[in-house]
Amino acid sequence: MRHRTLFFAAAIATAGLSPAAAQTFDVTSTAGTILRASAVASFDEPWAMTFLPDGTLLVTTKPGKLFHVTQRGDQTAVAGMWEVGYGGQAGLGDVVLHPDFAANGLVYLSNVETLDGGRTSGAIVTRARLDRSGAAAKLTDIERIWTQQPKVSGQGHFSHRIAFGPDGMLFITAGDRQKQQPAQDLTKALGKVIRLHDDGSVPDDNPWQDNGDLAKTFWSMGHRNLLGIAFDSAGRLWTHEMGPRHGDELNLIVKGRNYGWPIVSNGNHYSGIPIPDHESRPEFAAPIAYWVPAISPAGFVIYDGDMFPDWQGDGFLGGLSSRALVHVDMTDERAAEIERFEWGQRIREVEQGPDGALWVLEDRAGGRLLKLTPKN
Ligand SMILES: [Ca+2]
Ligand SMILES: [Ca+2]
Repeated sequence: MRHRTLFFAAAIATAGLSPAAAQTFDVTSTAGTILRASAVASFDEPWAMTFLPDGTLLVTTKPGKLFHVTQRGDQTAVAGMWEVGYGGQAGLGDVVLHPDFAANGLVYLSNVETLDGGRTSGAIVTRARLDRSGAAAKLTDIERIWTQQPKVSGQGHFSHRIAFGPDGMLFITAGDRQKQQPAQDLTKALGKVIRLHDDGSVPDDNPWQDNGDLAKTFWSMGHRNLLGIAFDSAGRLWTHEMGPRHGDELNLIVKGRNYGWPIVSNGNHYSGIPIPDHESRPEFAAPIAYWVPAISPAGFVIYDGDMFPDWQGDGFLGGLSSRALVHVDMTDERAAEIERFEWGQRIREVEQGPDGALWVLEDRAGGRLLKLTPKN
């Protein structure tokens, strides 16, 4: 047990966490709901997390590390990670499990890769096997299964969030890379939701079959920067995306629909130049909910746990500029914010733990992994 104790001590040192009480605090929502927040660990720019079947977690950090973390905060770096393009919004991104992870051990990771001496970049998705047979976990059978095309300049709007659908298909959000117009271009995987088989091969029932090979990977188009993707219990796909100057959106994603960016938005350009609202162009799918002013959503879970039974079916969005965890009532195909929890930190990621607790990652160097439970 000495080994384990050392890891725990190291984790606490890394976290800068003092003994329990100081790292537990209450947070009261705008509607008066009180949650108890417990800091479990901290990381250098944490970005995403997912729970393994045994209740431990995988946590990514934007600079490019993958950690295996226990619920009490022990953390060990997973070996086998590759170099990632890092800077601006670029870095290591999402981590999700294959639907049959318990049998096959497959994990999916997204990251930015940089080419041409840093002049161009784009997102990629890699599949690997998580091998926990040794003292520390490692990745094996590493295989790239998706590359965002084309690579373009800049360090923003990669999106690269990942989710598996109830049909076992792999969905990837591909941001507009701050180039805007390519979101309407079926020859570029920018501003799209991508749908693939679990090995990266292209299904033959995607909606755009007559616009070239790249378009055959698309499920929906007209998106901006989608940092949240989740399926509800009825199997509907939801994403959120950041608007430009305000107008963040929560969208119900339907096969083959166009969500309007940059032709319509309920926000405006940063320059102040107005963009026509969604209602002016009904041919584009309008958001189910939108935010003016912006919340800058990042991370998304649709809750189905037992710890908060009243919240089953509801959405929880992390907020960057809003420094909030945003609680959205979702009923059938409607959605509306009902409260937000704020403690002064940008929220990058939200997950539901195996016991139904909500877990969040703060967005900063030293960002904390927090477990949120009912006050009593
Ligand atoms: Ca996650
Ligand atoms: Ca839109």
